[in-house]
Amino acid sequence: MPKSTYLGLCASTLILGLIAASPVMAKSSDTYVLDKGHVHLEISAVRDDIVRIRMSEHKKARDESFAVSSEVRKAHLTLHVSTDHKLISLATSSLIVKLDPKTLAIRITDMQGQVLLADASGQAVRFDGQGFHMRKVMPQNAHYFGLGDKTGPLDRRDQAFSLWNTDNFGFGDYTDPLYKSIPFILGLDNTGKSFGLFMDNTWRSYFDFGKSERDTLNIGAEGGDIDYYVMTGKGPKDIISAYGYLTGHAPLTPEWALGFQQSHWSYMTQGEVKSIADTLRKDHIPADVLYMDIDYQDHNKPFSVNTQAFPDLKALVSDLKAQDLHLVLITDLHIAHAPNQQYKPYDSGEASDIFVKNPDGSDFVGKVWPGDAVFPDFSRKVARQWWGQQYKDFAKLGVGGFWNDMDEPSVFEVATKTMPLDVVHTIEDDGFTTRKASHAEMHNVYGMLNSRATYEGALVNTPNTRPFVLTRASYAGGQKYAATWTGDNSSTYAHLKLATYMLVNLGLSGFSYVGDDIGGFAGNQPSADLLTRWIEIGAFNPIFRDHYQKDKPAQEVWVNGPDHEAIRRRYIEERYRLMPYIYALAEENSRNGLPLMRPVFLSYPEVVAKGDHLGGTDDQFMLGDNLLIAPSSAPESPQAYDISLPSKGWYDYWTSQRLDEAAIKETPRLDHLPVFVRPGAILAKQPLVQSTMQTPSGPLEIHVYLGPDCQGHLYFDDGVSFDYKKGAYLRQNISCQSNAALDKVSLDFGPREGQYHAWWSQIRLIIHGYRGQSAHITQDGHALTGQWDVTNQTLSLDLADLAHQSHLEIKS
Ligand code: MIG
Repeated sequence: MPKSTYLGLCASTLILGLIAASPVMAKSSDTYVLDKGHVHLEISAVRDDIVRIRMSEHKKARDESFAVSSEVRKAHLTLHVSTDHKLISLATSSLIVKLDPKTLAIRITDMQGQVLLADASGQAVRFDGQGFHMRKVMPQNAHYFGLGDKTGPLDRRDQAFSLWNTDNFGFGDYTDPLYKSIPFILGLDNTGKSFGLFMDNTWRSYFDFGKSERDTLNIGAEGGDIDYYVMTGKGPKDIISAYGYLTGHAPLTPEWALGFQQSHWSYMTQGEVKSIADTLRKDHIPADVLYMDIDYQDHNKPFSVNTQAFPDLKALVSDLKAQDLHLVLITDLHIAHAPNQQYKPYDSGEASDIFVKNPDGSDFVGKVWPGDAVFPDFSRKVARQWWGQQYKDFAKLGVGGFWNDMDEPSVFEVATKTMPLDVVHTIEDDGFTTRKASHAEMHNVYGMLNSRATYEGALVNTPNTRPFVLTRASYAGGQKYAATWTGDNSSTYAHLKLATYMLVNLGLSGFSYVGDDIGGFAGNQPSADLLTRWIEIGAFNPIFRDHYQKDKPAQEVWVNGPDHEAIRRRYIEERYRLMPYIYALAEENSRNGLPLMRPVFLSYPEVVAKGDHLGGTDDQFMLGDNLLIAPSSAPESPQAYDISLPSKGWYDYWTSQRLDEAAIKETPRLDHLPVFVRPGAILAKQPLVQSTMQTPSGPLEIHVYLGPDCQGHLYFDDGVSFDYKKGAYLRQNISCQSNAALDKVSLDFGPREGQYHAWWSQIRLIIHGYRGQSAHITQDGHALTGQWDVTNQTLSLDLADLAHQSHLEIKS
């Protein structure tokens, strides 16, 4: 047995004795510190399941982060230190860090000694004067996910990526880098073992998953110190929650942002925006949001309005509001360099001196949409506050949300597409030593800080309204401020398929509110079939926005004639019916960080053991734990394809049929996207509305799909304000049990929590999969009658709202 003790003076002495050449000291009782040669190493545990490893050369590194708050970064646990032959073990009660003090090689294991992440043999860490390189072992049975919106397959294995926020218009199937830098990966092997690795480094960095070196994960950055967290847990969900603990959760979205959104670069006039709204309503296409892209502005100057084309923005906002639509305005960060032209954003920004600088102290000027432009220094609190104030007028008009584009930042007419690396930013923020920082260090966080300024500004301008911000660029933790989309994709089947991989990986990287441009942004006009299929899949994505570029034929829902429009409408309508389920997922996400859109393996890690390509589920995704969406892996092909469900007994969402087999052959049909429901799911649905701003009329539907682990819950609130934080919400758990023959069911409605008033007075309970010959139903002992639909094997009952605990029984 290794001798063990808590780290303190005693442990230090012990270790000191062991490796006399390496002076050791305990900086505090809970951080293990070691200096060896030029290298300074610190190991701490921020939580039982999360260790933090920091290494730097020559000096003790600054403890600062744009992603992890100082509160969370603190070492919260005492490491249990022991020595075992030549290794030092630092343990929490969930994991052990084994350090070889001679080589500084690190191996992290679980309590059973199974390796989660280990340094590769040979030189595992190398500093090169500026940055560093690390090498870790990649077991052959492991798969890797995360890194945000990267192209390529879902599994990152055998790929290599750079993290450097880049405006990549019309990116290809493998283009890299793209708009966001999220240095977090989830590793999962075919025994179900998983770990997370978050490297908190904002410099240009890379992750190479065995591409340049077989079975070796190479990670490095051009600057900064080594600062990474490794997390463990029972399965991938635990890893994602641990990452959420580190970098924060997305705040609950306004519900309208989960509705259908229509956008275009650009609707050119007020009349055109109005006519899009009118067509949506006339054609009964449910929708919540219209966007205005850069052309509403005067000469592309942010925070200006072209009053020729948009003579009365105020009237437009209120017209749209009357149609239950929210308006989202683009507001790019590049402020026109327009001195002496009565352009207030420039004048006031210049007066407060908040733009980023050239090394000689002058404002950096780069060309973007307005021509010469200057760039707010979002790492300064004053600049963020100033930025927030720019929105005041729009906020007064009731503009619903704001769109931050180009914030990589994108700069035109230069090969690098961005600012020179020596442009000077200033960091003035809580938890930071005030200091200057080069663009090389700040580039990857610039977009996140832009969206943070927008979000925080909205909270100031409209304090009891949940902000909606959409950003293109971001960094780890950016989910706290904004939703995001995958940028300038193209109208191809390959990009329709790619969208699933990108959105799923973004969700695993903390960004739960994610979407792609439905129909494709760039390229040729999507074929009618492609747009239809894209809308079908998009209806089950978290953010659902049809958007397309300039000089492309129209791409709204109705453009390919009534037959296509009817199919598309049906899918959009289904999303609105499912809104209570989707919104409840959003609320859950605000508490646990689990994404709305998930890979199948998040709920069923065992699929990775089913051979290559994640058991064939790469192209499938789940919406929450209950719906599995299964598009073809060859979306343009008429060939039948195989769908493999996690188990027998799943339900076809559309027909309600209980499936005896887990393996299904699907013959593609244009009007059909296969969707399946977990046996044991309880889903809330509502009568059709044309906008989330409308109150549904009719009963709340509660669909029970008989099966094991049968449960669900209701969550409702006003969808727009923060009153839910003061108790104005409604929450209720529902559970059910059935026997193996599925002819005996009991259902329990828990107590209702919160003060939000239900919009329904009736509940329609629909039981799927009931196999009784007849149905004798009682509610709290009183007999009820239901309707038994033999073909669909559903039993429905209409009940007065169940605002209190209630017990139902159904038997033959
Ligand atoms: O240089 O604002 O990704 O969604 O329509 C192009 C115009 C700038 C890029 C965004 C796209 C948007 C477009 N923008």
